[in-house]
Amino acid sequence: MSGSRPAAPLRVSLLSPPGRGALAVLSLRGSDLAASMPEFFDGRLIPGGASHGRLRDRTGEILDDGLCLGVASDEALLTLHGSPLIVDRVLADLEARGWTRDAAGVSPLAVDRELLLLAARAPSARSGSHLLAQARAWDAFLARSTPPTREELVSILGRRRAVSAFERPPTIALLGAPNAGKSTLLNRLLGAERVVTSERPGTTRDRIEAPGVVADRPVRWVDGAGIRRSGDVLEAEGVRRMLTAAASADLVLLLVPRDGAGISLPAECTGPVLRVGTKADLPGSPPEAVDLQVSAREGEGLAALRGAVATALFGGEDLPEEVAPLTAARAEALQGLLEASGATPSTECIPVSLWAAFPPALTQTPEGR
Ligand SMILES: Nc1nc2c(ncn2[C@@H]2O[C@H](COP(=O)(O)OP(=O)(O)OP(=O)(O)O)[C@@H](O)[C@H]2O)c(=O)[nH]1
Ligand SMILES: [Mg+2]
Repeated sequence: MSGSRPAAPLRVSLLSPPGRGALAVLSLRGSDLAASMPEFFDGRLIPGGASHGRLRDRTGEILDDGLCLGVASDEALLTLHGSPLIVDRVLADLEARGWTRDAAGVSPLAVDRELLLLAARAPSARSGSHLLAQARAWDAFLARSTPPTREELVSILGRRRAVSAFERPPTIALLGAPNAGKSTLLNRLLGAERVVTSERPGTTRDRIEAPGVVADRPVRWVDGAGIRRSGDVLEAEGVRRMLTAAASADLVLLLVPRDGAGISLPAECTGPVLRVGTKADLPGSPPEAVDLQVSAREGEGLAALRGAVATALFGGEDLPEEVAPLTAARAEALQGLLEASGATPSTECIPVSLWAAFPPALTQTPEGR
């Protein structure tokens, strides 16, 4: 902290929890921020946008790769790798440059930490910008002197499905017989050779989870053993694990190959299912009763598949422009407000007394609301 020194124009604080993590997030603020950043970061500060760059210390040594999310022209979030060693060096370097370091987790930003952390971990530049816009929209929403109507609250709550993936990425299980083309499809969807594939049935045995992106939202793809009865103890265990994963998945893709048999949907899979015909590039007629067909080899049908997955998971809605409950805590708080105002007609504003007490511990607005 700065003690008796006059407040420094540049301030930094660690937003993510201290200690080891995959990512660390720093909040940077100051009227001179845009001019000062090039001294230690070769990306750019783009208000409302994201920029990748390298961080250097005062001697010019590269400390890390980072992603800078511009909250405004004088506010940014910097995402680094989460090793405490790197974070400490970056913070020490900024302090040596004259920056003031605020206590961990404390950000004088007028938006809350929870949304900023989601923004910093967004799976694409578009969703990062979108989450920053959400943070600002929430700030404006909470600062309203006129309370919202019940109708407005209902419509905000209706956007929960479109954004809940940011808090908990939904899982999508690729299910089918051995050789159905599960792993080839996973690799194609990820744009990387993540999983071994082969013409030998029973290639994949272990459960494989891979983070992906659908309609700018994070998802987790799950691949694993092809479903069949097997006397091989290891394969049977793989099948058991894959069935458990599929039973709890948010969506099952049931793969039916053109050159082999399909499987019937296991009884434990009671959630949404898309029936996908695979290997559509092979000659012959498509399997019956499939929702759509893809060729992972040729890339055919993949955009339609992504669209169908987005519809199944998010109701096909794009990221909403208006305030949306990005976390369960936020949705619960809004629901509580709606319930507390139960007797109010839907088009009338909820009582000011209730609005004044909202939200219960959702934000960190230092100057209050
Ligand atoms: N022609 C064609 N072949 C494909 C396609 N997708 C997969 N294959 C082939 O089908 C075979 C099996 O593919 P995998 O992706 O390993 O199948 P899997 O369902 O993961 O199989 P297991 O791991 O054994 O359960 C491989 O020889 C692939 O090259 C496709 O779209 N077109
Ligand atoms: Mg496989």
